[in-house]
Amino acid sequence: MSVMSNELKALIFDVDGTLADNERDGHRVAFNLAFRDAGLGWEWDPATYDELLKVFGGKERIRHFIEHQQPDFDWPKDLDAFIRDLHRQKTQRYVELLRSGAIPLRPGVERLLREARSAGLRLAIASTTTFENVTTLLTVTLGDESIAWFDVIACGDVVARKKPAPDIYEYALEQLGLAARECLAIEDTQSGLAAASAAGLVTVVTANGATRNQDFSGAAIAVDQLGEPGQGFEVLAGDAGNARWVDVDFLRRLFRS
Ligand code: XBP
Repeated sequence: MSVMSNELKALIFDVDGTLADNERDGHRVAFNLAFRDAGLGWEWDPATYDELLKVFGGKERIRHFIEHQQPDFDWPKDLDAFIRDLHRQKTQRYVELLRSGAIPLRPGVERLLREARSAGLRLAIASTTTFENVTTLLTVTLGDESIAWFDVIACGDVVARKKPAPDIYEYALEQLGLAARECLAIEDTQSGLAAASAAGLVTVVTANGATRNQDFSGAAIAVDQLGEPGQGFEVLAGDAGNARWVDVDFLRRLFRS
């Protein structure tokens, strides 16, 4: 191999929708519980929530909802503090849901993480959600030791602009001490793909039920799941060749092409 060629050194994973199918049955439920506890009378049904998912970040999503869909809402004096408190309650509810075991990892996630580690690839997270949410999901599904599998867990408010801005990916790269040309991102949405691409990353999309009809042009490949031996993926965009599930060899091939 030439010294100049780019070798794949790290995988950077998005979390929500990518590691787990946790938006509709996880985050949405937690938002509604927090709204109910606060006596607000708001209820986000799945269709409303799918639309609100265009706004990244829970606090940003609540603000957008108040500003665009609650014209009669009696605004508190300090709206920022109100949203912060409400979101804190939502995080608590979400973590409780995770701890109850209600949210499993998606097919192929655990396998790929383990294979990547065995192959000497470094792992990182670049997510909009909070650090507590990410670490709880990892420990509940993969055990306490899994936190140490990730060299970087970049989350939430450590950057000013959330996805689709590239900031969280740029931050993760900086923390890894690697260039974008040495890493590959795994995302589940068009906005996540935009964020990773804008940071210069080759990106694989593993879409889910809520995102599979989005435009994934620009992705190295878009599939409906990482898949497993015996549970192959469906290709949504791009050319998978002979691959039937996402493994390290397939990622290396995509990375080089
Ligand atoms: C997904 C999001 C998050 C979650 C809610 O982010 O947009 O906002 O829906 O999480 P990603 P918080 O795909 O980057 O993981 O309420 O903790 O913000």
